Amino acid sequence: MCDKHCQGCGATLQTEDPTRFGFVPQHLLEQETLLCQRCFRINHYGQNEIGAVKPSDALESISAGVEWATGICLVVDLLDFEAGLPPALLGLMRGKEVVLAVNKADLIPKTTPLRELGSWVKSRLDHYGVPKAKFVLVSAANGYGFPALADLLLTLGQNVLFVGITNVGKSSVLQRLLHMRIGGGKRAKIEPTISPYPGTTVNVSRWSCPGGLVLADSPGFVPQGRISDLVEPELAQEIIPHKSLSSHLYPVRTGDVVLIKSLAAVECLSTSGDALLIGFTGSGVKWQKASIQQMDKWLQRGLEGAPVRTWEEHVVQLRPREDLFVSGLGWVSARKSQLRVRLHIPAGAEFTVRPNLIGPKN
Ligand SMILES: Nc1nc2c(ncn2[C@@H]2O[C@H](COP(=O)(O)OP(=O)(O)OP(=O)(O)O)[C@@H](O)[C@H]2O)c(=O)[nH]1
Ligand SMILES: [Mg+2]
Repeated sequence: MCDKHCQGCGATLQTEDPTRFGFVPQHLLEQETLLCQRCFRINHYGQNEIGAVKPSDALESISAGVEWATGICLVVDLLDFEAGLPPALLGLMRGKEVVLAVNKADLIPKTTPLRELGSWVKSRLDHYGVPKAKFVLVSAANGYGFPALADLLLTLGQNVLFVGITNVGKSSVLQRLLHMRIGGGKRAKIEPTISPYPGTTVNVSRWSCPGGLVLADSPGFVPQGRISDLVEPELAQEIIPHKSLSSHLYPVRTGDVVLIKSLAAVECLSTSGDALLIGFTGSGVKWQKASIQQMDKWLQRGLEGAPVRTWEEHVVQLRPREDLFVSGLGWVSARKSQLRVRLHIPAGAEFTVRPNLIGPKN
């Protein structure tokens, strides 16, 4: 162990064990800015052999980072919004000035103008008890909203920490800011490490910017009940939307089932007329309309690739233009008529009913 840190993921550097975080070969240790072997392999080969940081270690680093910070940029994934505001994480930040960066706005279909989503985000923040939070919709992928985000961050004092649950794009948001005037523009080759696997950033990693401003990355907080955390990393890769969101439209009547293969089922118990369900998930997720018999067989086969082998059932009332959102998976949105549905999800997965995110609002 030494007192140097990997600039990409924040891990303390060490030269003894390549299977642990922060490994660098001895002969590289004298360089001024260093990247650990894991970050090097993530960047060059897309491989993350060591896996994710432990949730308890991540929590310890976040707490220390929050203490250091004069202000916090809470990064939330717009497509997994409700998972991004766990009370335990919000509690950690109490008393600090917070700005929300609602990221991955590029994944919203063009038919839903982003300017319409401001009031949706506001109403969700009211619902979750953070009514006064300043927020901005952004996309680290295409730069949308970044000038406004940079202006807001300048109100947070000199030490700004990026916080959020795993995989929401904290390191990506920071990386883009470092290339802007606020971050000092073009810099040396080493950047915050980004990967599609949750749990990439290991410890707080600080970046000095013009005017004494320090922007710092932090490891992701691991929330409860996100389906993408309950399955193997390969399946999680297919579930998490990367480049686009896929949608599936199903006319449904009583007795119809919509299957989200291996992951969830929505069984229509009754409708008040001709109803439509529109499903939204990452494009790697397979959807299918089915009968109750098919669903029963499928539920008995269990969850491929999932450590959880048991299902839970919940009866839910959905009004037109409401989404039934399943954390870490996606949502079905009701149209035309009211529905009573039975939702089958892996035990431990969380769900909620909310006003629709995509499409015309009430
Ligand atoms: N489509 C899209 N993908 C994004 C965006 N921002 C980040 N991503 C992707 O989301 C994944 C996670 O990004 P990271 O920046 O590593 O996320 P993080 O929050 O730092 O993750 P941890 O360090 O694991 O907590 C990567 O595959 C990114 O390319 C965005 O604005 N749009
Ligand atoms: Mg990160």
